[in-house]
Amino acid sequence: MVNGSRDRRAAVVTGASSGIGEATARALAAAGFVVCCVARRTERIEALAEELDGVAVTCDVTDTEGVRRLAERVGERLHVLVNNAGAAFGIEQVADADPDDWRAMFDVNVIGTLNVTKALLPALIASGDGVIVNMGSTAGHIAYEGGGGYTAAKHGVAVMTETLRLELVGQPVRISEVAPGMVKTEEFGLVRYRGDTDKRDAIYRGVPDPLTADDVADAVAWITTRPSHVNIDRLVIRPRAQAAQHKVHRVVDDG
Ligand code: 8X3
Repeated sequence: MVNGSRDRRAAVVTGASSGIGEATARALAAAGFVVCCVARRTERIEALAEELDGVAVTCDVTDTEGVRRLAERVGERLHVLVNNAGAAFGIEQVADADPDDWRAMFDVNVIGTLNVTKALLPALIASGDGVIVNMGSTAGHIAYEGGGGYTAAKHGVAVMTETLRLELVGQPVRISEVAPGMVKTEEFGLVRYRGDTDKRDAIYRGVPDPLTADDVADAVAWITTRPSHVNIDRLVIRPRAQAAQHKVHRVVDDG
């Protein structure tokens, strides 16, 4: 059981094996939560949970049976759920898009968030002060060429977050979305560009300081540590060099 106590509140972070999820698990542990690290890669989350004095649960958020087992491990009370697991597959334009890529993106970003939220909602309500943070994206609020299935899926996450807030009004649960812009992590771009490191690196080329996973984790920790009556609906976070999706400052190297 992960059940938090009055002294040590419990948090579940999905996609905790790397990037923003891993950084969020660390930030919440530093903020005093007992953290349940959830991901498919057992070795990584077990090492992280050991370091954070937390718990590791191997789970694919798209697998309802696995999510049911996660809920069993979590137990009767949970204070924080960070639905972070997500991914982008491909940058094809709509005309060339592979429906299987779109299905996979909807599955992990939207259905995964739905599965985990449904399964853990009773424990969040039972805590008397639950917080759900859904990891959205600026891609959930704007369209861009080649964004296709990812922008559509993240729009789905944004709308699901709003819907849930409406449906749960009056219950002791807060619902937030964090929408990051350009974040430099090891894996997100690599997965999106199907292992092509040159294309992945080109996204960040010349950008003085993209956000780091820690920057986003810091925002999540801040949201979850506001007083109970304060609901941060949505927090959009970009690097200073990115004024808008298409407006990125890059330093040109003439050398
Ligand atoms: C990722 C941000 O700009 O690649 O969530 O869509 S972006």
